[in-house]
Amino acid sequence: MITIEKKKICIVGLGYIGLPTAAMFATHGHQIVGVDVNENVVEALNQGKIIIEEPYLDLMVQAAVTSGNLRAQSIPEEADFFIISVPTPINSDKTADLSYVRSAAESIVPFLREGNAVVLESTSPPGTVTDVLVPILEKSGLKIGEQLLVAHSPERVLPGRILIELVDNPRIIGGINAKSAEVVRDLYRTFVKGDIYLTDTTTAEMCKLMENTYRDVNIALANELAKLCEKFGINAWDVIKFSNKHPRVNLHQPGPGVGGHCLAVDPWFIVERQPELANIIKLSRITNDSMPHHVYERAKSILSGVKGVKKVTIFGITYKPNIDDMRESPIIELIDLFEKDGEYKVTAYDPHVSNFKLLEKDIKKAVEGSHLLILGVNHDEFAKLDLKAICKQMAAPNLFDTRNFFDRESVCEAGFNFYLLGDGSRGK
Ligand code: SAJ
Repeated sequence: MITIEKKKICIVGLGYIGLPTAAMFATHGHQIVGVDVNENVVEALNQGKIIIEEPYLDLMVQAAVTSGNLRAQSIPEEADFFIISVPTPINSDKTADLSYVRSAAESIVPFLREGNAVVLESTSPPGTVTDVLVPILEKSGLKIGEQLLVAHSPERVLPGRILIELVDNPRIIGGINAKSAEVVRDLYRTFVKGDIYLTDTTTAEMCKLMENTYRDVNIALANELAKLCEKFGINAWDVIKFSNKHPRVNLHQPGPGVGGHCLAVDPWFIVERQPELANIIKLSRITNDSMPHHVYERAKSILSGVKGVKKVTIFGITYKPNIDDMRESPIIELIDLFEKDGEYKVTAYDPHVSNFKLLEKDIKKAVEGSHLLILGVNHDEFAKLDLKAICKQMAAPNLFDTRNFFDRESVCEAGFNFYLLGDGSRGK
């Protein structure tokens, strides 16, 4: 049997990343003190409960708390390791708001002792560890890299699969020096089964940002292709399907825009630091941000013949399929565009969402008298829709698919006029 050396870890920030990480370390034998400014989070955790949604996290937290290895409080205390996993939201000028990182770092300074290590998990602009974190930690009087080790260990997990991906994904750990990287790697090794690669802190920061930027840029290319194909009178989805038969091509999927708190945010952290150089990255963000407006313009032209107020029904309003997360959802922006216009009445239907101002729980009522049904997000549930019955409820039989989810033939058979994002062929 392998025995692990039990460490005391203080984890500051018990959100989507900090809490699963805390539970993971605790169930692997370490002693964890979770710290959060939100009293509800602290109170819930001490009762073995959680206030976020993630498969199996509740069970793991309950087990960790019951074992005595996990407890929460509102201020840090002395420990061997300190992990900072607080949000790094985006400001309205598209720069990173590092105020949570700063205050978390300040809050641990009084508790730092020789031999400790501090790990930043939060996604941050390149240079944050060296230029923002280290100067704060120096206030402890400890010599950075010798008496106090510092590293960046960015999370890379996909919401909905956090507990699996925390364990299985490869990890990149950037140290302020080699010793910092190695000591922090040994800690994460307790539960990480994926490979762990060591580097410097700024490289690790840039890796995390580039992973999401890579995806964002590729989606922008697909979205530009969709707009081009609409003009060329061809179908972008066919172009993607056939082009991807090439062994070295992987065109992504166009859509109504890019949502979530990662792809729509992280590329800006690079642009912020080098606005003159990060041209492709910036243009991709702008391209993806233009998609809700593009969908709105197409909807307007589909409905140009309808007089008076037009009812638009939107199926799926989350930022991606089969989740309840609406953060940065492009569909919410699309809804805002319709609402500002004044000529449209919007109703939303989404089996994953329970709280939204325009939500209609009854599918029949949602489509009743509607002039256009827009598929915003391709939740699995929508594969089983009775399209014929839906079509009968509508005032005008228009269906606009922004995800290439429906089969044109069955939609037309059900009585709809079918419109597809990226398709200018009009069914040819
Ligand atoms: N999307 C498209 N076309 C595509 C793929 C996605 O329009 O071809 C859209 C989706 O509809 C969605 C958005 O992109 O609105 C983002 O979805 P996603 O599944 O690509 O990513 P996230 O934001 O849920 O999670 C990402 C992941 N990063 C990568 O896959 C590179 C995850 O591993 C990261 O941990 C996470 O960001 C994060 O926290 O950074």
